[in-house]
Amino acid sequence: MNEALITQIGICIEKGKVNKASPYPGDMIGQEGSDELTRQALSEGIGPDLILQACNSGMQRIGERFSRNEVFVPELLMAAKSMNAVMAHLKPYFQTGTVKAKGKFVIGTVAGDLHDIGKNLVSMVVEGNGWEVIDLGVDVKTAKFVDSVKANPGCIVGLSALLTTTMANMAKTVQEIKNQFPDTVVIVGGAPLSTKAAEQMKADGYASDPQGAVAFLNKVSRN
Ligand code: B1M
Repeated sequence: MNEALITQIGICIEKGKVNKASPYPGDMIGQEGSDELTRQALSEGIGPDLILQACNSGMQRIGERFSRNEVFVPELLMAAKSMNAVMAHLKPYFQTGTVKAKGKFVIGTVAGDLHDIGKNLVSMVVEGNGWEVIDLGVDVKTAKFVDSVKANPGCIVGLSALLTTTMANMAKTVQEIKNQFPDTVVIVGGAPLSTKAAEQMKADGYASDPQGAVAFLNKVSRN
């Protein structure tokens, strides 16, 4: 196992190094970025799960530095760009494709929230597990979720939030979906969420990661 390579991918995420051509960050000019290193890792047979773990550690570190005011939003954006380069390589591994969809899963990041990396991962893994995924994107207003439920009877809804401040919008969305479509199953997730928070907002389920979301969907599936 090429541990050094895996570690370096995490460092590229933390430092926002996308590829060799990228001039950012200054102290990594000319070095390979997450793009090339992920391709290399996959060609060496390193599993996508290990690569993802390294990316999440890198994200965790940049997030902690952000909390300590050592870096700012531009650095977070570069970390996200670097992570997206990894995700482009990993996508095919999550989307194995199946003959018949198990059901429809409508997902989005709630109003006011622009974080989409975690939501995209959940989308990919759920899709790879045989569900038709309708991804509404980020900053999704309650009305858009409601319209999508109306247009896709029987769908299950997934809401993602990364900010403690947008959890209130999430609660509002859960409430409105339940008011208009009491039978619609709603699952919530994202870093500030918990089983308790999900219960308080009367969501049907909570998952801390994509695998948890799949397990929940398979449990409640009516097909
Ligand atoms: Co921001 N940000 N950010 N950010 N950002 C956090 C979330 C923060 C924790 C950083 C920190 O302070 N340490 C903090 C939130 C604090 C809080 O509310 N408690 C924060 C802040 C404050 C902000 C801004 C307000 C900063 C500012 O402007 N001053 C701003 C808000 C913008 C907005 O949304 N309105 C902001 C902006 C951004 C960027 C746009 C620059 C960028 C996002 C780019 C993008 O997503 N395209 C960004 C980033 C990159 C982060 C961190 C560093 C990384 C997030 C991430 O992608 N993680 C983050 C710190 C951190 O997480 N350590 C931080 C990797 C991803 C794979 O994990 O998203 O948790 P995650 O998803 C996981 C699980 O949560 C779960 O599965 C995923 C895979 O395991 N999951 C679900 C997610 N959704 C799910 C749904 C499910 C089930 C599971 O079912 C439906």
